Amino acid sequence: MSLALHINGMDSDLWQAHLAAQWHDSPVEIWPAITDPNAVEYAVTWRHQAGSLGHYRNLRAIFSLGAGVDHIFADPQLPDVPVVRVVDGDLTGRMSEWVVMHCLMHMRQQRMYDWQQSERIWASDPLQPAAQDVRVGIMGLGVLGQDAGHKLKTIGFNVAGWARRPRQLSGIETYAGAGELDAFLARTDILVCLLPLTPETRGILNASLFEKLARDGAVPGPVLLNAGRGQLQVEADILESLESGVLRAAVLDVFEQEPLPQESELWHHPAVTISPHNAAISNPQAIAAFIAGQIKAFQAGAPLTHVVDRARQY
Ligand code: NDP
Ligand code: OXD
Repeated sequence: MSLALHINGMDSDLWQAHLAAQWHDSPVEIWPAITDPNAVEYAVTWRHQAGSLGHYRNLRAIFSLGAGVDHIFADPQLPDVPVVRVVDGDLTGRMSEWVVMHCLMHMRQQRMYDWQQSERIWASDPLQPAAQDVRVGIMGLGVLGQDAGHKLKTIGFNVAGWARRPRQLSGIETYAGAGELDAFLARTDILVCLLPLTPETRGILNASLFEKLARDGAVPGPVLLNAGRGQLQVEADILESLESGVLRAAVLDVFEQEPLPQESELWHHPAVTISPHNAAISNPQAIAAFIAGQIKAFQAGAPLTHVVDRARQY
């Protein structure tokens, strides 16, 4: 048995070291330097080259190095074996920190006070809503959306969420499916997107959606936070909506093209806050232990967990 690493955009050597620390007898090799393709039973991937997993005739499972698996389903020649994604408390906690931080930053208008500081202006805006008066709406109520929602709720925010299927969550108002999207948007001041990228969600963050957000809230205008995937958003629409006032601000961790091209107007727009796709980075030690634990249990006869539904692609 061996593990093949197919990793682009992350440090393969680092991941090899962390994964190899979990096995003493089985090789952990970095593609394309695979000694014996027939010995490869598991592939660990991040943005792998399309078609490159097709050489392993004894492949038993594909592991994503992240929670998202859109990079795996982008391969039209994907082998028909289970695809496993990361579900890890360390990663989940990091995402909730990012969401809570930016909701607070916008509720408390910290970006404006940063600017005032740079100009040495001493002025307090009388508009200072309490968290309970700010309506946060989370698109995606999976592992990440639920955790962020509960943490926002603890601070006092008025939280609702939207998912594909109906569900009940304590303290969080829920909406489901295309039929309830407009009602969800109409009660949302700060929109947080934690959706996966699938054929159904691609481009969902667009001008017509932004126009449906609440404009009667306690914050000065709708704010968009996206840490799902860049292809969920139409960046031209974000810029246009910021210019026209349909959106007040946007906080983006993910982009249509990554790294964000130097010439993108998003870089210097005063109402845009950018982070380099690290809202919840994968901690190699925690993720390597997660993958190793799964493989060891599977080898011993237990089923894999967090296997992605191929039809839904998340
Ligand atoms: P989950 O699979 O646990 O949750 C996905 C949620 O999205 C579910 O609630 C699901 O609905 C909902 N959803 C999916 N498709 C639709 C749709 N068409 N309409 C409405 N709701 C939909 O994923 P996670 O919470 O673990 O992760 C979410 C995403 O976050 C990842 O796929 C990844 O892209 C991104 N991510 C980004 C990171 C970063 O650093 N920027 C780090 C980690 C992840 P239902 O519950 O009904 O199935
Ligand atoms: C992930 C990511 O999907 O980091 O985990 O984007």
